[in-house]
Amino acid sequence: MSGAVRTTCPYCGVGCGVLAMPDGKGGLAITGDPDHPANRGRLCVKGAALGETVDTSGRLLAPRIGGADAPWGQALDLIADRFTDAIAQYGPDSVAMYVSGQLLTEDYYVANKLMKGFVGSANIDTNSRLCMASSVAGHRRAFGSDTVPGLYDDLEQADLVVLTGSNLAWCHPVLHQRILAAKAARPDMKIVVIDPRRTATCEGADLHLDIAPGADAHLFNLLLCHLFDTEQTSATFLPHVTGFDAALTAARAATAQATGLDPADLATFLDLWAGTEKTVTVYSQGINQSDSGTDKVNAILNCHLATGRIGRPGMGPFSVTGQPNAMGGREVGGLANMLACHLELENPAHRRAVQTFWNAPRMADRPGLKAVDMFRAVEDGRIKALWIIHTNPAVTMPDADRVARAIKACDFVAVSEVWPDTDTARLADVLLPASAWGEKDGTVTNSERMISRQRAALPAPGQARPDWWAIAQVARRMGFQGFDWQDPAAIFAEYAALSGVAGALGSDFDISDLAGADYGALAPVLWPQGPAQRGGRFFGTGRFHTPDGRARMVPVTAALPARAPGQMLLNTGRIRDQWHTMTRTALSPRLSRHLAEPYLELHPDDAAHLTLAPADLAQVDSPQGRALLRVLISDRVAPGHPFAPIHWTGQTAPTGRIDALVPGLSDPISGQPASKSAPVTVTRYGAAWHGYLLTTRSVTPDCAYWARARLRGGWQIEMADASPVPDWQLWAEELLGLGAPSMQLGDARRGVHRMAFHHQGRLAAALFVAPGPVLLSRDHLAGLLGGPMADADSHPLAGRPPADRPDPGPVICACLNVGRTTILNAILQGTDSVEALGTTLGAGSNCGSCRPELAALISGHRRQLAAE
Ligand SMILES: Nc1nc2c(c(=O)[nH]1)N[C@H]1C(S)=C(S)[C@@H](COP(=O)(O)OP(=O)(O)OC[C@H]3O[C@@H](n4cnc5c(=O)[nH]c(N)nc54)[C@H](O)[C@@H]3O)O[C@H]1N2
Ligand SMILES: Nc1nc2c(c(=O)[nH]1)N[C@H]1C(S)=C(S)[C@@H](COP(=O)(O)OP(=O)(O)OC[C@H]3O[C@@H](n4cnc5c(=O)[nH]c(N)nc54)[C@H](O)[C@@H]3O)O[C@H]1N2
Ligand code: SF4
Ligand SMILES: [Mo]
Repeated sequence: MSGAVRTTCPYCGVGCGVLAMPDGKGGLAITGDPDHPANRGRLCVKGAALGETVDTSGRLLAPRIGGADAPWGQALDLIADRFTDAIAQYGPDSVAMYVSGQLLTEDYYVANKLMKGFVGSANIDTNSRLCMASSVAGHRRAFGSDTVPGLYDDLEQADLVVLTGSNLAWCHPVLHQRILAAKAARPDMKIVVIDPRRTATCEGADLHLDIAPGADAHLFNLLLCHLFDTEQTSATFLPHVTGFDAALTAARAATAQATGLDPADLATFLDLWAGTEKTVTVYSQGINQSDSGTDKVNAILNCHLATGRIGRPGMGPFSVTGQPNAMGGREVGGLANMLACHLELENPAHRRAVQTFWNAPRMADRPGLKAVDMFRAVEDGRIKALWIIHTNPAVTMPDADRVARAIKACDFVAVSEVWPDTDTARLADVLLPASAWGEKDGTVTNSERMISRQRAALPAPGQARPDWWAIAQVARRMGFQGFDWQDPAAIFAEYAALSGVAGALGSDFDISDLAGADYGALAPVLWPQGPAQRGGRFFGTGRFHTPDGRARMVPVTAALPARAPGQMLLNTGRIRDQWHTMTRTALSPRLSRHLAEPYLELHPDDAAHLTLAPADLAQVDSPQGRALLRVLISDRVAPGHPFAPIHWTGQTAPTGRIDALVPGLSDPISGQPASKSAPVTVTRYGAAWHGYLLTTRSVTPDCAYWARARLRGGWQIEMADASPVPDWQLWAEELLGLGAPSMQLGDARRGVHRMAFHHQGRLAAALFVAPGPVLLSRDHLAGLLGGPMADADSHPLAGRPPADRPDPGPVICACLNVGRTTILNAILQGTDSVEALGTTLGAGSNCGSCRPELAALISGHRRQLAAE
């Protein structure tokens, strides 16, 4: 695309290159960048739909103080004053910043410099604490630094790829596609998925180990014993490692029983791992988000160190980062216990070097508060002034209701956001309008340490300004020198120069040869940058960043999550087409079609025991809070271990906020919360009625349960409540403001009501109420919204298409809008491969994100045939 801006996707840590072509009307046409090494032109469905998320209507366009628009100068002065006052009165540790792995490196650098060098407190933590902290801590224990040894190429060159605690097919789709393509080219390559759930990632895997929740350290400890017992440890590498004996002794306590695995599957896995030199173990939140996450990371690293399978082509442990700049944040020292450029906060020589470089008046000399503790300090008044940037903690922190209350009660809270009404923004005293992706410039680092540029392709709307600018302005207004950059290029140059100082102190993060680079033209670049290492891996030679240069194996006592009798362990995570709190992805009707409502995926045995039927509402309670969730019954989850996605908020489904249920329990070493195993009880929610509303205007119903999703031309809202509504017409008229319904059907005695509302001859709303879950063809109805007055053929109140037009069913392929029923019909008629579905229906032929689900439908059909 000539004229397209070369930039990077703002979602996951794969870091795909994107070509963004402005359409001249404020929109962007998006394609994958064929020249970016991470994706070579591929994009997943979220990346492909980026153009649908850049609309600026509803954006925060000006600073707000106490809810009223205010000039930038006034808002910045207020933040500077409140921070300065708190520091003067209560000391530097009375202020805090809570930032994000979605910040650009330049934003991160400025925030870190302000807090750690000038405020003199390390009370700056990031949502990466909820995400990567256990990996960081595990790396530092084993390697002496937080260094990811491998490259994406290793995943393609491996003979065995083990994915544990990672739903790569949905969360790092392009990387998953790269692995599947490598396997297609080299069918001997093996893929093993370790996950208590049978996820989309299991499609295409050779083996799925449905491990008991939290039992990974048992599994990898058993592996370590097996490696020793079968003499598969590396005699040449072990001299570069300390702690083998202690690690092995601790590992002996692990039991096969704790893993819950079929003994034959377990044996297959142990033999496969032991016997395959080129093995990569990929891990993510199923490992990190645990109260023993750091130990789990080290249990994995121990096995790679014992076999010397690290830092060489096709092998190594691989922690995949979640957010687009999670890795950049680690490099820049965004966590409360790190300094910039892989330097250590607690090392006086490191502190001195950075202080000199920054010409900083007051260096923090001890770690600051980690996220969970930071919000506890907000709660009990130790933090007097808090600045939250590019994250939505009122939704995503564990014990979220408590965190929201703490933010609300804090003396002073500033929030930098792109929307005025996120759950966190609503609690702010000052709101600062940030430029969004597509409007700002900077760099991000992906999971394999590749630094790429994000470039602006659109003007920022209203008075929105980049986050770095706002932070630097506040720093200047607090009277600090060294914050007068004119653009992100200048910040990057300073940062690169600092990394040279770090390099001289022995840090592996030295990108100083980029200090003079042409920032505008900067092509994606892997570090390390040394001539011998350019684009290289780490640790293959057996040199580590510990004082004696040797890696450390760590003795790991394998633990299991606790639960009381009658409790279930709630597993939480992501869905394919939404990003976190959905503030961007929910703008795209295409992305809202895949899974439009919060849900609880529950095993059939649990459902039977709780008398829950499909599409009922479940009430989920924990000591922290409550949620109401639609029940999805499936044997993809294990009994006692339901799953719920994390994406819904006060704006989209107030009772679907999953972190309201999660305890603020975290790993003692990394401080990372245990977000994958919340002890909960599940009961049936006794709804008196269920409703489904289609509307061209976004409305908020007054009922116990509602969930709102965008459609083309409007919204759909699922609803329910335990108290009956005496007069449905009145209820609907008050909610919609459209006057009397133009059509009505129903049977009040049976509790069934259907109403359509037209405005200027077009269908403006339709309401369906029933005593149980509303059964309708939702995709068909969605297509009628905004359409002309019904003819006999498409009467909206029929709720389903006429007999001659088959219902496509819920959308599986969001790009080409192909529904489940259409796909199943094609499979029934003999289409028996994902490729063939692509040829006949188009399904899966664009971004490929749905291909694992297509494969699951085909294999499900095969299983059914075999059973008949
Ligand atoms: N579509 C989409 N993609 C995303 C994101 C998004 O919001 N949406 N967010 C990005 C971010 S920030 C992150 S951190 C990554 C997260 O990427 P992932 O970590 O892959 O995603 P999750 O869904 O959080 O959890 C991964 C898996 O861990 C499993 N699991 C739970 N408990 C255990 C256990 O005890 N052992 C094992 N082995 N597995 C367990 C869960 O069943 C789940 O399938 O995704 C990134 N990509
Ligand atoms: N139970 C449970 N909880 C979890 C997890 C889990 O698996 N289970 N996962 C955890 C993980 S790994 C993560 S990473 C977190 C993610 O959680 P969050 O980071 O809290 O979620 P986001 O929705 O990504 O929040 C980003 C916010 O920044 C705003 N924003 C967008 N662009 C800009 C910009 O350019 N500048 C500014 N200033 N703001 C912007 C968005 O509108 C949005 O409100 O959730 C964590 N919470
Ligand atoms: S895999 Fe998808 S979400 Fe992740 S960077 Fe690539 S396009 Fe973006
Ligand atoms: Mo994350």
